[in-house]
Amino acid sequence: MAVKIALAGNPNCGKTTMFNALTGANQYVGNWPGVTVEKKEGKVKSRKGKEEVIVTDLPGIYSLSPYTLEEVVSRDYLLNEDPDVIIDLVDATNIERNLYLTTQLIETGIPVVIALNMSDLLAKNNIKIDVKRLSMLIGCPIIETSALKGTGLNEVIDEAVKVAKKSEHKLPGEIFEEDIEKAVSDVQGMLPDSISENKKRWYAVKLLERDSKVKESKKFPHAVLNQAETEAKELEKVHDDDMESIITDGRYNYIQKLVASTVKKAKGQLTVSD
Ligand code: BGO
Repeated sequence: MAVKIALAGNPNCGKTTMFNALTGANQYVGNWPGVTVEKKEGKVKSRKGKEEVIVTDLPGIYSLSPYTLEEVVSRDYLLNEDPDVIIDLVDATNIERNLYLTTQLIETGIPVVIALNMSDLLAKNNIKIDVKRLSMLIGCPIIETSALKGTGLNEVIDEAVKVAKKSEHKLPGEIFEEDIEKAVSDVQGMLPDSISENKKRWYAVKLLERDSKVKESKKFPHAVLNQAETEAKELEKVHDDDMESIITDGRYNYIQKLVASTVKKAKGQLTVSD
């Protein structure tokens, strides 16, 4: 059976360049169901003697929140169509911003392989990334690529296929402060078994965020919804902020720590965003 890969990433991270380099003329362009957002799919070329690989190009997005058509299309696809693996294109020259989406992609429970794209620009921009350490900390493989120069593309597909074929996958790990993680874990523990284990963290976080599209997407038991609301109110009181901002800040705090210990910019300083 063909391996199904979803290609995800921020706008301008090089997704179109990579999709074209991977699929060449083997592309089919249509629309996502019910909306006028373009959907591109294609067969990966140069796989002679190897398994068939179908890549679905998701719209360029910054987040999996429910506020734009592109975000909704992307998350509906990831949650309902069960691709085997996500290749997450991260612009290596803008890593902090790009990893915000990465934390959410990992949370979907679908295995993620990061393509650290624009890696050809790192030396020129005096940026050094400890890829091995970043991969270990974030919990998924990272392959350095340049979609423009065509480097790392076969490697990223081979890694994605390898990950897709594994019979067991790691569940998404904890990234928030202790009190938020406790709330996530409480809600997660009450979710029905009709939600697969790998997706429970995604649903727990979204219920805490009061994501109305997610709330309406399934018949959640009242007890779960009540628990999520009680925990959300408590966290809002303690953090003096609304739940969505608490989660957003939590993601950025986590990313800042990751970047501080793995990305080095000019003049030997460990830095986050300068
Ligand atoms: C222009 N390395 C480098 N150096 N550039 C890359 C790479 C890479 O790995 N990958 C992509 N680019 P899209 P989205 C451009 O178009 O694929 C470049 O939105 C220009 N155009 O060539 O479109 C790519 O699909 C004039 O650059 O991204 C493109 O994700 C001057 O990144 C841009 C300079 O790639 C966005 C660049 C008229």
